[in-house]
Amino acid sequence: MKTKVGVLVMSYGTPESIEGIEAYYTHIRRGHAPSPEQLEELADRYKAIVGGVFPLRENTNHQVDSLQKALNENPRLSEVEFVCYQGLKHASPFIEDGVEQMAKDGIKKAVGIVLAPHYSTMSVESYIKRAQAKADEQCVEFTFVKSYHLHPQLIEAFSRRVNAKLDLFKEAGAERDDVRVLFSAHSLPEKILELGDPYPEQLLETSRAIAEKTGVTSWQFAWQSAGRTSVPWLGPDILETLRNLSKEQVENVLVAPIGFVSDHLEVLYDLDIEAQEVAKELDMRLMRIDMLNSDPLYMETLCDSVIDQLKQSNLV
Ligand code: FEC
Repeated sequence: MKTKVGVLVMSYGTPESIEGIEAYYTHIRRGHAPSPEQLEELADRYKAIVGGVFPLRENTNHQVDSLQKALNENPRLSEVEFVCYQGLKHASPFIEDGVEQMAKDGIKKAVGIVLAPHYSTMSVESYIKRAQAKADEQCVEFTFVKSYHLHPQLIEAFSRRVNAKLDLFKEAGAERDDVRVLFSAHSLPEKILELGDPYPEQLLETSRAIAEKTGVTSWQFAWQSAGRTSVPWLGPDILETLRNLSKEQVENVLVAPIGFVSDHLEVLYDLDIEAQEVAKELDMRLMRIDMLNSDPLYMETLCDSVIDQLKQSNLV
């Protein structure tokens, strides 16, 4: 009989409906309800995005199903039956629900992975801490993948997307070297720098690896989606970067949001609506690479990372 191993697939989470936005936002704000104005502003952003109101939910469901299939078809650990559980940071099923369900199903050993390639104390580590606390309570032995930002298949998947859009620029009359590639990721409060957080460096490593693979020489990095709080966030912000590029006479920009893996609000609103509006105002041609969603190369990345982690930790 095969040994059962649980895989906790963790992701940010999204509301289930427009009515659910308040509870979701309150959870993100650590229990502090948003003001009516803040709530309305967020609801308006969800209503404005193309591709369904909450595409992240469907995308995450699909990613989790695809990963389970890929893991069970992978010959590297054929003696194991992998069972994937979803654990969301800010929505149901929460991280703790996923761990509890594993314990109910009799799972004794598990591995956790976040659907975000780069490690930060404020992002990936916070998922891990919550999962570990629940696992200790439920007596499930856990190990965690912390990052996979340089996995060759991840770099290949992003590179193919960059090349595909550079070809579209060419069709529109702009040579590859005339296009500035702007790698981006979710900003975090600047205080992470004092803690020596590897997040900014890992993002630059991914950017460099993609630039090298695609032969792109004209690139830079910008932060996006900074929170609406009074503390300083990592910059330069992507909108300010677009304005500066326009001053440098850059007319063609390709955004590659490498800190994200799915179509969701931060991409479909912050880039496809907000950044596009700024580009239009600047008379700039702005395109974005397609998101990975359930790309088989991304599934291979996750699959390999999970199996490597299990082997390294001697859990199987
Ligand atoms: O499509 C959706 O419904 C959800 C899109 C979504 C993703 C996402 C990913 C990350 N966030 C990260 C950090 C922060 C920090 C704060 C923060 C706030 C928000 C708000 C919304 C939101 N985030 Fe998010 N994030 C998404 C959505 N995020 C909505 C609240 C309103 C706003 O500020 O826009 C500030 C609050 C706090 O201190 O927690 C910090 C990071 C990621 C990428 C890694 C990951 O996926 O975990 C980092 C997707």
